[in-house]
Amino acid sequence: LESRKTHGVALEESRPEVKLPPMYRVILLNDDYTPMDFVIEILKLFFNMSHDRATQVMLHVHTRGKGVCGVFTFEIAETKVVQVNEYSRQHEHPLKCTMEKA
Ligand code: TYC
Repeated sequence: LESRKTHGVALEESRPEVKLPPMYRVILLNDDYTPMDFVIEILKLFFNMSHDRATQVMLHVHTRGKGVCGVFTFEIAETKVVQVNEYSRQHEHPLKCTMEKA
């Protein structure tokens, strides 16, 4: 709705900015080599999931090929992706995480 939009400021009523930030899904990808327990550990460590929720999400990724770990603003999503990929590489697992606009 643009009905209140003007180019002047004099005598105008202010309006609070209410726009929400764009959101990004953090996606975990399946592979043939990363141990299931390591994926569960990742989901608990970086996405604050319970053991039961982490197990559900891991099994979804294992059977469907990919799955959503969470939905975040750009900076948070990017940080999660880097943390997961660095942690996996440090532990010599090929597990990959990516992000996509929600
Ligand atoms: N497919 C892996 C296995 O059979 C388990 C796995 C699940 C790997 C989820 C990655 O994102 C993943 N050991």
